[in-house]
Amino acid sequence: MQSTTVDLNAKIPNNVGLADDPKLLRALEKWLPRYLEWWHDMGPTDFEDKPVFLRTAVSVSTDGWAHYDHVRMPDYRWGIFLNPREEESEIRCGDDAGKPAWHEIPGEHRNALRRIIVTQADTEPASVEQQRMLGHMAPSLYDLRNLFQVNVEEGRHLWAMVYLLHKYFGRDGRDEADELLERRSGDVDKPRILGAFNQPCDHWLSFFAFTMFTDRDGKYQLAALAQSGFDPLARTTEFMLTEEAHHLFVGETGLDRIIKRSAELEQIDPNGDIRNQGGIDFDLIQRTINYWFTYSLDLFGGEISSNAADFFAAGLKGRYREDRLDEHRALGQEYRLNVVDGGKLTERDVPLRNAMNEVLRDSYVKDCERALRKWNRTLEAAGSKTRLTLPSRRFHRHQGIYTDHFFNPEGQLITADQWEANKHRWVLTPADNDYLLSIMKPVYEPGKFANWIAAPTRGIDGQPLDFEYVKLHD
Ligand code: BYC
Ligand code: FE
Ligand code: FE
Repeated sequence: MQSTTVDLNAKIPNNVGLADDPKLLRALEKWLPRYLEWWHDMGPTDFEDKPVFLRTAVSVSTDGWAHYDHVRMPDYRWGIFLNPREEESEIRCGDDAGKPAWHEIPGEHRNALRRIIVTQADTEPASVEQQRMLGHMAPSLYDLRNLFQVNVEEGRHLWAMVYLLHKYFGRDGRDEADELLERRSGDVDKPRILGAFNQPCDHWLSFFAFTMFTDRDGKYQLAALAQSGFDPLARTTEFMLTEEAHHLFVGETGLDRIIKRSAELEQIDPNGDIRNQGGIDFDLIQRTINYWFTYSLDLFGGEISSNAADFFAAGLKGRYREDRLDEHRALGQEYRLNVVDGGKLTERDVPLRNAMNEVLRDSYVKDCERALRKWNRTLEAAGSKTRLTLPSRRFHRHQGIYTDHFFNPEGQLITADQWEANKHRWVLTPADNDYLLSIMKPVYEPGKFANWIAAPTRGIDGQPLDFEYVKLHD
């Protein structure tokens, strides 16, 4: 089972020995056509017959795990891969830290694990649904290919979670796997589970912000689950993280390229008017950052959470890089939080275990701050005086202890009226979306890029920028 050999010729490529488990294989082969039907209905529109230069996971060894070639998306080889582990795995945190990890579901944690896995699984198809129209306004073939790469890998992440549901949760797991194909992003009757995954992602500015901020929540959640005492979950999520790095690259560099181009257009225009040059002005970029950063903060859950304490105590979910910390119990320690009390912001200490969502959010925010510093260096190098910022983590929240209050981007308490009067300056508006849709016309000529974005510094897998990343005519 601890195999690095991947059965690539199987109907479902895998390194989990599916061929030796006929019952599981049958269940997954029954799910496969339903998945393909979902992909056809809810995946990227209209590009199904076009060969895309995609990377496919073919191995779990760190060198050369991926293979690049032109493939049509419905023919993509969605597989099931677990990272191998050399040492005998241990529970890494909580009350049982140091004891052997579980290779089967411990009965007392069955419900919690099922909930964690279903929540993680649900985000993967949701993001594909949110992005399904974006191919029609891609700024280049390079970007179009990156969009589809992200989409097929989110599809594979769904496979990764569905494997766990089918293998370890019996009948309930199969039912959950079916329901994952029935919920729909933004649907009033059967929405996706988490807030950010029901928000529209109408254009490429939101796509880049989504892959920057929302996929980055994915990175931290997966990293926390990679510390899980349920060994198959830890090893599945570890492999997902290797793919995730590219999604974050797409988001971070995509925004950087827009920022760079906007700074150029600011210099070109006699009045420094970026929109006058058909570009994306910095206020609009800031509103987009504010919007997706805060919806992504919500994905970490409440600041004070007994669920989070239970997950940690049970060893189901660790902190970011828990294995590198000195201490894994988090007992007898407190975490200081800003809370609203009697209409004022004050501080309160809560037991550290109850603040585990906030601890993970801290790691995430730090990483986002790093990206902001990078973008601001781009602005400086391009001669722009503008600087972009991250809003306070209290601003524009829909989950947790700040939900029922209003804050400005600096994190100060404001009134509902002040919020109403200013929100159009702070978060994406319908007018912003209209403007962005008006400038986002597709550019499908190899090597050409839309006016509102700079070219990347290099191509994919050593290919030149004018490579035919998606073959639209053949
Ligand atoms: N929206 O104790 P609380 C990714 C619910 S992204 C709606 O505060 P807890 C990806 C919560 O379910 C990573 N509801 O938080 C990215 C609970 O409901 P119940 C996804 C929310 O329990 C891009 C209640 O509020 N992975 O991979 O600690 C593209 C109170 O809960 C939200 C995971 O999420 C929200 N934002 O939950 C593709 C990892 N937040 O039980 C993919 C698995 C909380 O009272 N999930 N609620 O009905 C978890 O570990 C946890 O469930 C949470 C936090 C992180 C969501
Ligand atoms: Fe994913
Ligand atoms: Fe992702």
